[in-house]
Amino acid sequence: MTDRRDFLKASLLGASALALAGKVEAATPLPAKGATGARVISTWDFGVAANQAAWTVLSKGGHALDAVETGVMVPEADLKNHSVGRAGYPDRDGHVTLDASIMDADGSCGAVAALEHIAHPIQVARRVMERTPHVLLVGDGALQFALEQGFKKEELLTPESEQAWKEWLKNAHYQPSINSEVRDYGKTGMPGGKDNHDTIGMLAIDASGRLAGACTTSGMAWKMRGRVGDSPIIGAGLYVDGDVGGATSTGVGEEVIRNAGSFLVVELMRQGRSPQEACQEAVMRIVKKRPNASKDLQVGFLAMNRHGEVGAFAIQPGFSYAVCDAKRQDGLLPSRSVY
Ligand code: SD4
Repeated sequence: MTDRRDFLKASLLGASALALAGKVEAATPLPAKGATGARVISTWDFGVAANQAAWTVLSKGGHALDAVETGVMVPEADLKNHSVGRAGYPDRDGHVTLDASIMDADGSCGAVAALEHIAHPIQVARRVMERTPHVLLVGDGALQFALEQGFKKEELLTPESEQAWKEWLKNAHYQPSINSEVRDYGKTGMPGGKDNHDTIGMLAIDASGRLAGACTTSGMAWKMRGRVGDSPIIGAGLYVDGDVGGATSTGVGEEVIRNAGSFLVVELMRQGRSPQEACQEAVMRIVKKRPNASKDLQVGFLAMNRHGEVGAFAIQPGFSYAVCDAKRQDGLLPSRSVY
């Protein structure tokens, strides 16, 4: 009965989501950036520092592809961040396995999934794109390729992450939480801050109007060994089409994959939706199929069209995104959400 009530609520939300979303203040979609200039956006609070690194490339007239690679390497290297790169929380067997993808405006793309021991999976993803005839390398094959390319094999499990994993093992209950602030600190009691969240997805448009995107994560903490999320799946966690725009996602990757989420957002923009409308429609498509979405599901999309216009939408509140352009280097905005 409760499920049915929730389902009806979700259906109604589908019809009136715009009105509901309007309740969130200060989340007005960013307008087009104008004919000139560059802009970079990325998911969550830690996107601010990542954007600033990307901006060092964009502000000098650099390529959007170089900007997004440079940008997402910041959270990949951040030891306080337990959801991206080194120090990411491991799978349930104690292995840190990383997922990443990168995509250029012309459809070129590369990705790695379940990659272990390499601190910057985004760089390996770019090598897959530029130096192989393939799009996605996984597991041992991805590691072998990375080592052949000269990347160093390293231990990515830090003492802090290992301790959190051992805490988790006491109950070994796998239940993805809505935002990782809850998952990471509510359950483990580890110290931490607001700026430690989930996957980083980044989209940039450079001064020449070229678009590119990147996405990198350690995935869901305590996942099954071999589990791959949406982030390295082109069309799910990331999609870019230079004629239209780009989109990226965060949250429960399985739901994003089931709905080809980022591809859907870009296709909706192609049909004339604004980035904001497209993100919202993609989220509502997921919510309609998930009667319990209000209780335990988080998915968020972030998008930018080829004019630099930005939109974001999530199931739950708490999803933030960072914006950086010539006017502001440290913008951080709350996403609109269904609930
Ligand atoms: C995944 N989407 O692996 C990623 C993780 C994430 O909030 O963003 N969590 O499913």
